[in-house]
Amino acid sequence: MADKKRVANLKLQAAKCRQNVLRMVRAGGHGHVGGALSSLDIVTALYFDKMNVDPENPKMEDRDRFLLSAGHKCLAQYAVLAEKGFFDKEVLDTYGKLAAKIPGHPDMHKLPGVEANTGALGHGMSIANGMAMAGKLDGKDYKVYAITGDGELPEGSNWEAAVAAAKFGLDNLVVFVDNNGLQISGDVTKVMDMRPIDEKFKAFGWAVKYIDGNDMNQILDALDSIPEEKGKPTMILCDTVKAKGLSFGENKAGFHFWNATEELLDQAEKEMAELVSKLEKEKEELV
Ligand SMILES: Cc1ncc(C[n+]2csc(CCOP(=O)(O)OP(=O)(O)O)c2C)c(N)n1
Ligand SMILES: [Mg+2]
Repeated sequence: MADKKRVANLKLQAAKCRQNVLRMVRAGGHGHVGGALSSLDIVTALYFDKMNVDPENPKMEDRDRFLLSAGHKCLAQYAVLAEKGFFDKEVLDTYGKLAAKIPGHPDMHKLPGVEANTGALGHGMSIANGMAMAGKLDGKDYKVYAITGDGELPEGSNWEAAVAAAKFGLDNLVVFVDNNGLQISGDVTKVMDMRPIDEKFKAFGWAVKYIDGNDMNQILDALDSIPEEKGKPTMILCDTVKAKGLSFGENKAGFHFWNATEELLDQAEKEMAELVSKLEKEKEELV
């Protein structure tokens, strides 16, 4: 079990990052909030607890790498990069504007901290493989983390990457599956049923862990035990809630992409501000 203060701090950071997501929705009027909010706790734990990164030097040679394969979840990446100090928070207010540094899918040429352009689903795991293999060949000990979506897994290129990662023994590679049960057009199992995801990865030669991906304790425990098995890539299958933190949107396919109304956005901002104050108090009580 992770230390209480460590968990309390990360929960607070995640809530602040959710506020950043809402700030972008306020600016642009819309966004892919569903997958951003389901994966956000994982991205927060990576950047605020695990990854060796320097916001002042985003290209630092030995940095850990992060690939958001499901690039439409980018509001999570932008929110966390901003909170971590990779860029000025005022940039969040440009979401949805022409030529913004934070477009609808991440662009490595526009925003520091973005390792690759993603959004055409199915590519992140292959890019992550290449980075992990380069690390091995160069004798570096950085790790490569990638997030893929459950609705992204039917893309065949993922499975080419999965077999190659095992063949090359990439135990510096960690892939999270944001298993929120929904994709753009509804229930993932109705669109293309990929279950059992864990057994499939195991059969491909991966070490697999199964957690609640919105539970900071479980995320940290999984991250603390990487590599799960020496010589094997790790897959962390994360059960998550789509639109986690939007009281009126959780687990609803309609919140894959949210065209926000003033009224609901006001409500979400209020609820998130209350959560931040509650978590601030909880954190202070532990000091
Ligand atoms: C190659 C490709 N095909 C289709 C799409 C359109 N698309 C965008 S998001 C999405 C659903 C992805 O589902 P999932 O991975 O479960 O992510 P979540 O909706 O849960 O965030 C699809 C099909 C795309 N971006 N790229
Ligand atoms: Mg999904």
